Amino acid sequence: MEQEGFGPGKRRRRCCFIVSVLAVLLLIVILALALGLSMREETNELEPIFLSRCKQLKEYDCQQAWELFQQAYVNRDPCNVSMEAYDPFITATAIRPQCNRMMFWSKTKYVVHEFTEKKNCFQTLEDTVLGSVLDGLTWCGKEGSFETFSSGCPAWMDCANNPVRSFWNRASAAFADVACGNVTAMLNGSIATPFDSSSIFASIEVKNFKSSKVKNLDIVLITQKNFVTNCTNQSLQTLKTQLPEGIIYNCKEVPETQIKQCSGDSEKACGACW
Ligand code: DVN
Repeated sequence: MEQEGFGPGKRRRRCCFIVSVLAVLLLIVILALALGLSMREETNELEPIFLSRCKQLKEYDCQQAWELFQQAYVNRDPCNVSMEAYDPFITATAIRPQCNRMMFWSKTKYVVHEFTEKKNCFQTLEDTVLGSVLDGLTWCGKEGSFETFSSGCPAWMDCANNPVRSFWNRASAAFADVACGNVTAMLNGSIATPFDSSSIFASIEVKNFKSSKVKNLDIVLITQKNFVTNCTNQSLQTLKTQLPEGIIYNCKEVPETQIKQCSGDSEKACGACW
């Protein structure tokens, strides 16, 4: 009968047990550190990006702009940040409109930006200081914290008054408010309602056009082979009725291939693209 106490077999088992416990504890510590690090990194990565993009533009006091920007959402419920919360920031970074070159869009983000980046004849909101500093980023705060978070934030559709959506709504209103001269808008001819009443273009921008500043609204309806809509589309007739009185409405169907070809042809002036 094996002697009570610690025979070699029992000692080995006990030793293996202790080593396994230590290994599990070490793993837990490593995971906790990694999580802590990642959380920390995700709580302060927006400010350096904001400041470096802003400083490249050499137009504003970027530190002041950052302070005003984060006041809109820091220490607030991320589903309770109104458009108006960004008013101080919007005022401090007033948009400098390029009359006759301003481009609006809806459901055509990639075609528009491929075109405006290659042809450099139009100014979209994303080309302004306001838009270029924040384009593609996400951010939010939370009650009881003075941190800016760049993850764990409400998605676009999670709640209407989230920090990112309210910012783009407010910035869009500001962009439309200063629109002037001949204004262009690229809409999507491959969908049944190119002028969607719930879109930012319809619900905010068209409503903020001023007939004292905007002369024309020229719609460029981007079409593909499987034409779905054209300029007689009902939603576009609605657009016409919603335009502030005095603004002349034009609409032209332009194949996406034509836009893309023109984008790539540096010899061709923008006006010849449609
Ligand atoms: O005139 C433009 C421009 O000035 C902009 O400020 O507003 C107008 C475009 O907004 P829109 O009319 O609502 O057009 P879209 O294409 O429906 O939406 C524009 C953008 O809002 C989308 O490109 C999304 O941005 P993202 O994340 O792809 O860079 C965003 N968006 C709209 N609906 C969304 C959404 N993002 C996520 N989920 C959704 N349901």
